[in-house]
Amino acid sequence: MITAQDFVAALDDRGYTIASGVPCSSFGGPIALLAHTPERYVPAANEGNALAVATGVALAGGKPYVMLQNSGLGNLINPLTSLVLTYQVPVLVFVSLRGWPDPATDEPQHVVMGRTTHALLDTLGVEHHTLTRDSDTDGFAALLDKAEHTLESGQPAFVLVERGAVGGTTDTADTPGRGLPSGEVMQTIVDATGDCAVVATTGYTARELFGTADRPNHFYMQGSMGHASSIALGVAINRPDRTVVVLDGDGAALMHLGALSVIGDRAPANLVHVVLDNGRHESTGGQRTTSTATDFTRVAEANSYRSAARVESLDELSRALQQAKTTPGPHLLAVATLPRGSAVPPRATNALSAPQIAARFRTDLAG
Ligand SMILES: Cc1ncc(C[n+]2csc(CCOP(=O)(O)OP(=O)(O)O)c2C)c(N)n1
Repeated sequence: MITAQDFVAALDDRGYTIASGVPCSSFGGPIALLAHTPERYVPAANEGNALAVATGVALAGGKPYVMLQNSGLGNLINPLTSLVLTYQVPVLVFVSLRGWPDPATDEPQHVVMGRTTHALLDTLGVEHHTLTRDSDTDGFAALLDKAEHTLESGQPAFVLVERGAVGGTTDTADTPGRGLPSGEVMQTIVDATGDCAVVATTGYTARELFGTADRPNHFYMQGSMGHASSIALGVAINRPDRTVVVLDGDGAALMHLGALSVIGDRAPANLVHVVLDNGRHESTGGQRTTSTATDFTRVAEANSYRSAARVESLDELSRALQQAKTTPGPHLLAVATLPRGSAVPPRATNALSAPQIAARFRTDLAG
């Protein structure tokens, strides 16, 4: 393992100026260190966004690098193939390896990417090297030498990072958040949505919903970050008689913000979009999102949602949910929440398989 400090210092020494990315806990250490100099790290909405920002930096004479989890590789493949490879822009990309080397030791949503990440990059003709858990700083330097050789030829270079290959840090530039306690928010939502179909976004939100109450009308989405509201839209279209509530995160909503336009355009009367905004990617270690720059209620209004409101208390949340269920939507409720701290319940897939979650939900919707 190399330390987070060694990781950042090695890249600093080689003249890398700006990093961008979407967090994985594997890069929690480096991103936390970069947070001390915010102008040097661009927290991207999605991985393609990060690669495009890095491409712009490279075009403007800077030396960028990108950090992402392999679950986000799909988001990056379009700008990788049509931009970076086509225009021959040298960008250094670090990809953490979930579901690798043994997919069975990771969560189910990482299995396919874990076993195909190397092969996918091979198919695309992209050079890649792997930083393993037993690599030290010399090994990292040798690997960067090889990557830089590729970059000099105008090609991107990928470094695949095994879990545990880069250390974390307790040194963060984080500031305390403001909002409602997330456990109480989730209890309020559970109390109000027993008769609804509920779709919960990936990470801690789905875990917290599962931990608060496990019901067949819950779809715990693990993976497919940013797509919970689109799943909910599909459900709402097909079951107009049922209220569909989607529990989104700020990072997840920002990842595919265009989904709000699609919802506004289709305007399902039975859709309630709840954005739990803690200002962080808490599930991957609390790295900041750009949600302070975004007012979700105004975004929803601008995208033709029927109503949008910020909720400031648990009572207000309870009332707003009841009202949303009985008046035509789509509605958006933005709830500022506090980071959960350490008490996060286990994943639904510890108790149920992913196909079981889907089958139960399907049966509930058919009822
Ligand atoms: C495409 C993709 N990129 C990155 C990840 C890793 N990841 C899992 S949860 C998460 C953070 C989600 O943040 P947010 O929606 O704000 O919810 P919070 O974790 O704060 O509850 C990230 C980045 C992922 N699962 N998928």
